[in-house]
Amino acid sequence: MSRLLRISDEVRDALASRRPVVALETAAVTHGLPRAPLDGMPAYLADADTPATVRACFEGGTPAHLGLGRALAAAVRAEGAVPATVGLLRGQLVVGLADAELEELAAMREVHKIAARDAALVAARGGSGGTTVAGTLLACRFARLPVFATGGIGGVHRGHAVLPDISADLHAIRDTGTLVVTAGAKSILDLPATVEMLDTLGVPLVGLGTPYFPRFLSEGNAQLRVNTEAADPDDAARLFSAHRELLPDRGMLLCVPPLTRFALPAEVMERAIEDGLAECERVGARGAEVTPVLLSAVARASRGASLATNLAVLIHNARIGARVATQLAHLA
Ligand code: PSU
Ligand code: MN
Repeated sequence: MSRLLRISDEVRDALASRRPVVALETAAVTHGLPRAPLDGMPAYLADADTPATVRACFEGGTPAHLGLGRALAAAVRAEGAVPATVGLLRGQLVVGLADAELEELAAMREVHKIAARDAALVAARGGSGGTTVAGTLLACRFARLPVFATGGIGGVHRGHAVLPDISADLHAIRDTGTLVVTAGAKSILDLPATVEMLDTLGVPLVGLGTPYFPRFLSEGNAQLRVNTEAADPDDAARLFSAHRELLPDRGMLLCVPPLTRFALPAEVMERAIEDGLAECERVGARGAEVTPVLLSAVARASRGASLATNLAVLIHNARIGARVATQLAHLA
């Protein structure tokens, strides 16, 4: 075991006894959500189908970002799998943050956003941060975690022809043998360019019950298609199991559209994104700052609707990830 990497006992035991494990990111906790309690319970959380243990994470004035970190773990547990929340804590990349550790990370003000290349640089200085998709995949590679659930992956940003801002997530997905459960890529991106890039990299796109590439908070449409459709989580597990056999060191995307009744209309999203992009321009956001600035501007412009759907998507994907991981454990 490396000084820079720690796998919790719970995750280690689960892996050793072939129980299902789902990796979770923490950049959405440290850099994606408001650090204030939710203003009322969003429809998805209030829904009868949402486990009470998930809903409880946001009660009692808990700030939304910490609530989310806890809710993702609770959602995975509610499906009978073990959560492996990844984060960089005081110089160590931890796979399976305990609740108190998650709380500590969420409370930090000077906290980094950790993609794969940042992990070593920040760890060497004893720093802390939330891991992005790319950063979390680094941990998945070391711990050999087969399934990772997130909200929406990063991708090719709008305006890439002038300034090539392409998330490190894309190459990390190609280069790690982990199934990434995602609601497609964030619609703040150039989605046709993102899908083209995934195609160039040879990342298989599987749609869960949809032939379309979802647009994160909105459903997809005929303009962007996935490579194949999975009927349900069991079918997705079969596809990934075959993928792992032939392309063991490469990733696959399981694209899960937001549940129709909680999805945002694409027009509402588009207007909010225009405002968000204008804000990025105004504040001169660059590099890793772009995504957080855009996400919070979009939340403001949609008057909180995007935040509610973002939570729904993240939690729903964690539940789907757990179902796929459970089936994979049976197949193995
Ligand atoms: N999806 C969300 N909220 C987020 C992110 C994705 O719903 O905060 C984060 C993810 O961690 C993703 C990162 O990996 O944004 C992408 O950032 P960048 O574009 O700088 O690579
Ligand atoms: Mn970027």
